[in-house]
Amino acid sequence: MRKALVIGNWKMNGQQVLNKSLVEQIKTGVANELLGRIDVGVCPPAVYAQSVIEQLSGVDIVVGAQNMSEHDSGAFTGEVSAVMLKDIGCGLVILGHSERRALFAETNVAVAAKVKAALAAGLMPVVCVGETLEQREAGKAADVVREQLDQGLAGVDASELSKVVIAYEPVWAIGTGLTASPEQAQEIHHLLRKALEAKSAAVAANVRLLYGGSVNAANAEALFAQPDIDGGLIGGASLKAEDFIAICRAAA
Ligand code: G2H
Repeated sequence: MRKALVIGNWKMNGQQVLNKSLVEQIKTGVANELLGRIDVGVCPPAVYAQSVIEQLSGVDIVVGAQNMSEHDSGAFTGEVSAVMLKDIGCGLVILGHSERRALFAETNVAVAAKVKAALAAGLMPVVCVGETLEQREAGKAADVVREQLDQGLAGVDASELSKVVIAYEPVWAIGTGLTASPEQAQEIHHLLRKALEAKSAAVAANVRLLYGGSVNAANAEALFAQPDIDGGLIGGASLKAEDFIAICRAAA
């Protein structure tokens, strides 16, 4: 039985005072009632990760990053490494988000290098895949996500696979208010699980597959009810404590 996982991706939003209040509300909202039944994570901008970690001290909510370098250290101005994230207490990292791919030219090859660096440092990589509207309309959604999965996990062996989370985020549903229907999302999630079976059937059955793309308090339950959807990667709605808590409740 896979334990549901809900992760908030704050993107480049928030400041100290706002973060404190958001985290306090999430902490209270999910603490006793939900933690234990589901796993919860929040990914603030990297500069705020440490203060969020301190605020969540003793609470079983994982703090993560939204990106990282594939390198551990060195002359890479402006970058943050997996080792550093682990050092301050991060537990996960989002990799290959479509905004990284589209705005920062991140390739599947770069994603694969980051996945390996994250695993080596002991972080849980949350690897994002998803097709654009153009690709979906051309009937290429399945091929695109399968290629992103295969190439993004290149070199990751079956023993490491269980530490990886995959997030299916159709690009056309991100921040647009459009959501894949539960059936559309399930179709791709099923395909992803089948593709993972090629690496290891036993492990594939335990890998958590999250859906992301305009998940909100109203649509979460129907999405999470699908057999291969194990939770969500939540953008906009994770900035409103009430909505994020409602989404966590829908996953429990
Ligand atoms: C997809 C998602 C979070 P939103 O990017 O990763 O954002 O829920 O705002 O569509």
